[in-house]
Amino acid sequence: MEKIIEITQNSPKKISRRTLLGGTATVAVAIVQSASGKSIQKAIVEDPTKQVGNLAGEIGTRSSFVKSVKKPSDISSRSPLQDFYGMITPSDLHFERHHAGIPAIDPNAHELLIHGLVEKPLILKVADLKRFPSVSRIAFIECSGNFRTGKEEMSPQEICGLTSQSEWTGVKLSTIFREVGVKPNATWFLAEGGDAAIMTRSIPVQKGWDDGIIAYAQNGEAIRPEQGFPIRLFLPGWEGNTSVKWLRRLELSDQPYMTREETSKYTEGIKDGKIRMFSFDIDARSIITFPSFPQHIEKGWIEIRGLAWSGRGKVIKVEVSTDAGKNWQIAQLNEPILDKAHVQFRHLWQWKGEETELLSRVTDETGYTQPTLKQLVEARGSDMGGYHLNPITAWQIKKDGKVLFKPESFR
Ligand SMILES: Nc1nc2c(c(=O)[nH]1)N[C@H]1C(S)=C(S)[C@@H](COP(=O)(O)O)O[C@H]1N2
Ligand SMILES: [Mo]
Repeated sequence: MEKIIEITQNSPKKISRRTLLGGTATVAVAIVQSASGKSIQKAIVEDPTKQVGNLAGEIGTRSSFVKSVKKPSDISSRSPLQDFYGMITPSDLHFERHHAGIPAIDPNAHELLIHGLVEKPLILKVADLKRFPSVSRIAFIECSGNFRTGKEEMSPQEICGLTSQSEWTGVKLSTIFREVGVKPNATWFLAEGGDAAIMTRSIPVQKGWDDGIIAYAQNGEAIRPEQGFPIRLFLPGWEGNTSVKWLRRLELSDQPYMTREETSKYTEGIKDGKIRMFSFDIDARSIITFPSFPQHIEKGWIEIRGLAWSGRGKVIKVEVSTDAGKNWQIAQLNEPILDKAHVQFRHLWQWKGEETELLSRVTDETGYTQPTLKQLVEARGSDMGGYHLNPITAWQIKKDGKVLFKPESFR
């Protein structure tokens, strides 16, 4: 129980920034004594039924009570997976990874050149692309470098926040391939971005015929600058760096181009000193997002929730263990279960206050099951580097309801 010990009416000087976050409806501050005897400040929100609220605006805003943010470093920022509901990542919380910053591009001036082994080389403006039949698809993008470990105080955002899901709209690459007349001997194409990195990757032509998209929209609006405005390549299920943003050139060829991003980078060690290249597919992965650090739980029934995905197709099964991996139960999957998409899973669990560990593991339609970090090291060797790591994530539940990551080292 809390006891109000003092109320300060309309006294803006005493209202801290924190209490002001309640917005204009904050009219007073109360000093409250909590059960533990501690004095805390609380905003009192005026009865919202007694005054007309803010008028309709030009653009929606997030409630000032909601604090979800990306965590930027110099080169990337991460999606707060632990804050999400459902399967779509809000566009402004989509993770970002830029090799040389976000270019400012005038969509009216931007051009896409398609040339090389084609019958009819073409330059397409963004408006030209929008005249072709459109397609929309919900799928994730995940960076191949999406794994961090090292300490117990790590959230899903810090461990693997380089994955996000949107509805992408654009034109199928196969439509454009038909338009330019891709020659039968074309087996690869180069995708080039118009940023300061001039990021380039070689892609097998077959992926273009299968399900590649040149996207100009994300979640119903124009693609955001951070995601590649005005157009990006989108290759469902493949490592994020192949989805070249700010796309300006496609060149068809009969061999890969061996660019910097596929030789010195984005390759990974396998056993016997060998290196693997062109490892495009994103391996199946799952993570429990509730409960997770920095959340706390209370005794009673808890719906364990999380996300599972595979770059090779559909998720067919997610299993959850509430006893540190001794026993596994099948989790419920929330519809829709889409191909190469984040899927929500949930599992009801009664916590009686014991110390334990919570784990999840996914199986996809190819029959592949998410491995432990130990299994990954066994399969690929300890020189495997930091790409394509998708280990089972364990959360430690402490007696007081604290939730901590269980970090494991792999080097
Ligand atoms: N032109 C260009 N495309 C790019 C990049 C870049 O730096 N430049 N980064 C790549 C990487 S490494 C990833 S993981 C994804 C990230 O996409 P996002 O920033 O929309 O989440 O874009 C890829 N496409
Ligand atoms: Mo990436």
